[in-house]
Amino acid sequence: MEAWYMDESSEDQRLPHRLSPNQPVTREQLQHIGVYYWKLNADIYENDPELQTIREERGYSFMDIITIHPDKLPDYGNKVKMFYEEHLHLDDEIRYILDGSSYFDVRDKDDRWIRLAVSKGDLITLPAGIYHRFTVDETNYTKAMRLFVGEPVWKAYNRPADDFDIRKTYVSSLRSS
Ligand code: KMT
Repeated sequence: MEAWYMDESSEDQRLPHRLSPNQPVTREQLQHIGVYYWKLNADIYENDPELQTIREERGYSFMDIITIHPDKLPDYGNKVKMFYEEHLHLDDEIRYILDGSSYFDVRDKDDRWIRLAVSKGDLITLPAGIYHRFTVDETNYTKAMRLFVGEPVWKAYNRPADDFDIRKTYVSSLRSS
């Protein structure tokens, strides 16, 4: 997985939006804002002991698979628009990319956008309460496993959602990290 600070341009959201020169973001910087990732072998996701261990250790009991592609996802255009609205969830967002590629954008401590370029084999976790968004890239195709602790809650709260307890908890966790 590669991560970088985004430019401010309002061009097509599916473009990389790198700064020039590129400003990379390290694994350690991402850990400080609560973002973690692993690389797995997505060719064996149906029977992968490494994935099984992560799921058991972290309690990811639920999973489903979503394919984001104009021919596969009903109401594709609106969904892609909705995924790109800045929002937060009350729970961690855990995604394992099984095929294709796409971007998750997350806000850093200073409210700057960091773009996470994910592709086949990347498993990422975004913490509850972080402002983020998702977009397809120019390939318009990602297949992902959605993991969840217990019964999934997909509800998104668009920004501003600063009065939510989960947001306050997240912001105070930043101060101590
Ligand atoms: C969701 O909840 O459907 C999403 O987060 C969309 C992106 S999954 C690669």
